[in-house]
Amino acid sequence: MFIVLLGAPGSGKGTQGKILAERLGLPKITTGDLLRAAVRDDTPLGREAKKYMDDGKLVPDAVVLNMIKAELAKPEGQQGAVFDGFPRTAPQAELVDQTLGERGQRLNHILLFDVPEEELVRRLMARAAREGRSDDTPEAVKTRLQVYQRDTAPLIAHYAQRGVVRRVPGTGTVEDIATEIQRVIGR
Ligand code: B4P
Repeated sequence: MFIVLLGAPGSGKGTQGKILAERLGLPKITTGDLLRAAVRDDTPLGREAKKYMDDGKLVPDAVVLNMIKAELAKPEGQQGAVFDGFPRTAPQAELVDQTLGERGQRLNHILLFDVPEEELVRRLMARAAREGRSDDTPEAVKTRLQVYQRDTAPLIAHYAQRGVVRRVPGTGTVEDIATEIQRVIGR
């Protein structure tokens, strides 16, 4: 089973992805974590990515597509996985569709997290106070919300045509949302 977590920054993708992957026994591929690790390790990819991430912009597809390709090729994710934080653009969606298609597989569920914007901002500001992530500043958060609407939200229509989009109310307790996700995907 292949599941994509889609939603604005702060909508709970990382939080719910971790729980869901554990409950289903599936690996979770998280592009945000991979990029943050590359930044921490000061690799060429990380140095390039950091220029965009700190401003709240997407890392360009020219930089990210190869990373995603390499992740999809790993043996542990061949029979199913939770994709957290990607696809985020049309070319990324195309890469995922093509790679799974070549293996006779497809995306089974796109979980779309519905959270009002003021709640997103509140969560990210709370995380900024707690963890000090370099892209949780008010300016970067504003950019991330705009970039989500412009580049990522159009993917909803792309997947809705295939009937795989499942809306999940993203407000409430973490456990209630996790339970609702399991209900929605029938597991
Ligand atoms: P991500 O790491 O994906 O960051 P995000 O969208 O903010 O989501 P995240 O998973 O961290 O937060 P969550 O909603 O779980 O991306 C960061 C950057 O990396 C991007 O801006 C971009 O530059 C780059 N990037 C990543 N993937 C890319 C790609 N494919 N292409 C190009 N660039 C890419 O949670 C947020 C907070 O809410 C947490 O503190 C959590 O504790 C809290 N929360 C969660 N659920 C809650 C609930 N029910 N109630 C209250 N609080 C809750």
